[in-house]
Amino acid sequence: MEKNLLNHEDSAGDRGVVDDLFDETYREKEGPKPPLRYVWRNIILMSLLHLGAVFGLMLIPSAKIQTLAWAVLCFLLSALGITAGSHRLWSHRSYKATLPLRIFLTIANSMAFQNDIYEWVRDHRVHHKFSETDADPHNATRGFFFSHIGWLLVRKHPDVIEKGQKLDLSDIKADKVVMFQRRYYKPSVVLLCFTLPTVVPWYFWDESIIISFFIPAILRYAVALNAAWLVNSAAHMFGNRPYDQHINPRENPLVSLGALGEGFHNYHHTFPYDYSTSEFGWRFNLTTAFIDLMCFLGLASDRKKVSKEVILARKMRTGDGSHKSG
Ligand code: ST9
Ligand code: ZN
Ligand code: ZN
Repeated sequence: MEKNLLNHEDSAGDRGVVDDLFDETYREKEGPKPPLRYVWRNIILMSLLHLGAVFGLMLIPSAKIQTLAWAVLCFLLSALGITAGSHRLWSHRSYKATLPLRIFLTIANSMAFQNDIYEWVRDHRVHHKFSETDADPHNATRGFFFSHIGWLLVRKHPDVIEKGQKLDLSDIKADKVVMFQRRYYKPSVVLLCFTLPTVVPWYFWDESIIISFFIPAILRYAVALNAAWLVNSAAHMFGNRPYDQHINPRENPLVSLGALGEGFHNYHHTFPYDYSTSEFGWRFNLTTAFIDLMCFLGLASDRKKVSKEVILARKMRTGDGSHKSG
């Protein structure tokens, strides 16, 4: 059953231990900002990945239809490993998952190659707690490029590390599946993000090895990364703010479409514990449909949901009024 516990806004107790609510006491340090320190290895690898993705795009007309369907399947699986896995389950604990589902989501997560779950959760909780400040790994006030990809190409601001070290990650450290993934992360990525997507079309329907590598592995990986990064860049800049006009994150349906429901970002930063990251159920939100299916199958439970009354009260109190027109 869905848990409709959250009938009042001050419900930290109901939410359990997750360290993901905005910390208003933090102040950025005064004085000049530390200089940018480029990480050339990442700059080169990300450039090569995107060149490879363009090559993959050019190969699409020569690919077999099964290969394209497989690439879409790999995209959906890896995306769910992020959205239903490292985001809604592990970062925000917005529902509970049984061991088989956690194993499945961990496999899907390695296929997505967006850092291991432990690191992803640490960066994401610090992002929520210190949004748009020096302690936010992808601080959107530093511009579209920085919050999209630039933050992965330079050393982190010292405040990210300082504040991140103070987070409570005991729930993550206690999850044996997550810690197993962290231990074997590199081989799991080689196998699941690059080898498996390549071998399947080549082995099962005689696709050329070049197409098998550049479409389901490289192009699919680059598209999924950009879809996730758009949540940090576009959904922190473009869109309405019906729930809280005082924060940067926005409602961006286009981003939701590409990121399986993760573009309702004004809602999400206002109510980070809601398993659906939106008040609109399955609309543009394949991840919510997936979690609901898992609950139906008995593999997940305890979905946390904010009540309609609390949402409306919050809209009236801090929203930008845009909900009335939509
Ligand atoms: C990728 C991630 O793409 C994408 C995340 C997207 C997030 C989206 C969120 C939006 C909401 C959800 C939407 C999902 C939508 C999905 C849709 C899918 C279709 N706290 O990191 P290092 C410490 S990854 C505490 O090297 P540098 C710690 O001691 C892409 N401590 O820092 C650490 O050691 P360890 C593939 C922290 O040197 C040590 O510092 N991956 C924290 O500044 C060193 O850490 C890559 O490209 C913290 N937060 O380097 C790799 N952080 O870890 C990219 C660090 O051992 N990363 N510490 O404990 C790197 O190469 C480096 O991190 C760096 C910074 C160069 C960026
Ligand atoms: Zn955000
Ligand atoms: Zn979040």
